[in-house]
Amino acid sequence: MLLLLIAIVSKLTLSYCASVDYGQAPLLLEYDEKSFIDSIYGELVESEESKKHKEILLREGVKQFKYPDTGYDVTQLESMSFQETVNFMQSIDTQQMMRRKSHEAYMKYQLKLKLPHPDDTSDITDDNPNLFGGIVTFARAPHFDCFNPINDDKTIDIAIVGSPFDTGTSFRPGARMSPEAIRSASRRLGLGLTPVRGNGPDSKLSKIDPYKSNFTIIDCGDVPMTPFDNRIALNQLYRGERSIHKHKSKKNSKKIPKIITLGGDHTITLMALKSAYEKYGEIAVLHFDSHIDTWDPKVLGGGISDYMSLNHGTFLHYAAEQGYLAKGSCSHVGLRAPYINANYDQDHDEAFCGFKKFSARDIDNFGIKELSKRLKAIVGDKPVYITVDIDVLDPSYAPGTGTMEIGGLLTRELLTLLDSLEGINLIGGDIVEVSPPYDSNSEITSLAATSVVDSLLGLMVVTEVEI
Ligand SMILES: [Mn+2]
Repeated sequence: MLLLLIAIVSKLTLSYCASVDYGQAPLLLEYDEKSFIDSIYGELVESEESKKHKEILLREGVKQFKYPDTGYDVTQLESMSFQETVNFMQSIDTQQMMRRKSHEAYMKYQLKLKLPHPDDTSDITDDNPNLFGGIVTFARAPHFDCFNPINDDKTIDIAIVGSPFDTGTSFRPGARMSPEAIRSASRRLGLGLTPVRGNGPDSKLSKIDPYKSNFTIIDCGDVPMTPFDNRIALNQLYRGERSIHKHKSKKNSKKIPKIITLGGDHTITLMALKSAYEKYGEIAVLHFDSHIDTWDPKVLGGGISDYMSLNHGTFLHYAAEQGYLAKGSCSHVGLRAPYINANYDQDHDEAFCGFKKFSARDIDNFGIKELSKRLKAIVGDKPVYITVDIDVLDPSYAPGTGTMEIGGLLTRELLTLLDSLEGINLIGGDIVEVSPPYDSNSEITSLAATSVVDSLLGLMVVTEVEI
């Protein structure tokens, strides 16, 4: 009987010890269930997993938890403003043990939480942005009126400018709403958050954050373009781009601002190219699009009047005609849309406009590495302008656009391809044909467009910074 009793007690002890190994018995005896550890996990959470975590915490540092030496007086917190308290907590959040101690103090403080004084706005000023508050600019970049000559002496390294224009479209409109949608989708950028960049550890892109690079990135807002006359609207955009180009840049080797334009339908690219051409001379254009957009106005638009001849499918014809393009150094990427007059369109594209062509399926045929190698060889060291029609993406990734074509690029393929162009002399770019009214309610097209802008920013900064 005695043996049986000993066996039962031993069994209980063993099973207890096996499940909870606290290391030091006295601490175990002193352990209070209402201790700090419970204040982390809460009394509501009593899962097997949370019990295990408690055991681990006890093993690691129960001594400190029971006899905390925090080094500061928790009551000090009561005299601080709310923002000072947050800063204080973050400042001592450097080591694991200090984190635990600060958390303990914070939990105690929380029990005594008082709302800030009604006149205390220290945590809601512009210096303390969150993801949703404040005025929306691209990636929270600062804004000033870039078109007003009184600001001409202000530095701009990279300008973001909106071009709300969609009366050059042939099918679904709505791109005039795009600059606002792209900015909205960029609210998670620029607060110390930056996407993973570059293709591998050898990439310089993988080491930079454009938003923390001391580049002066300014969101100039939208050029006010009249919705009633395309000729005047496009001229307004040209003068807007030109006035941005008048500013000085400190970071760019050419001392000229680089501009990223948020379209608008694709017609707007002609005005961005016109202003860039006046600063840099002939431009090598990399044109990401499912359509060629070099259509002869006689083929697309009819050529009956000048007004109808310039549209979102003919603007590259006009860029060539005006001499803005470095012929032979330009290329289409992602083509797959039907031609209108196949032989004529392709001859005109090559012979008159000077473009080379890569189809969407070339991604599968010879891959992104080979494609980027060829594109870099085509543009050489010329000033490059990248124009991205969001319809280069497959409609499953970008439904909110004017003229969808199936069989397009994945968003990842486009971003990989853009980053693989690291090292080109990118002086300007745009993202066009985003039509928010046709986007999904998840706004995936606007988000993809935002990512393109972010990639262009990376390419612009990476050639101008020392690492
Ligand atoms: Mn296009």
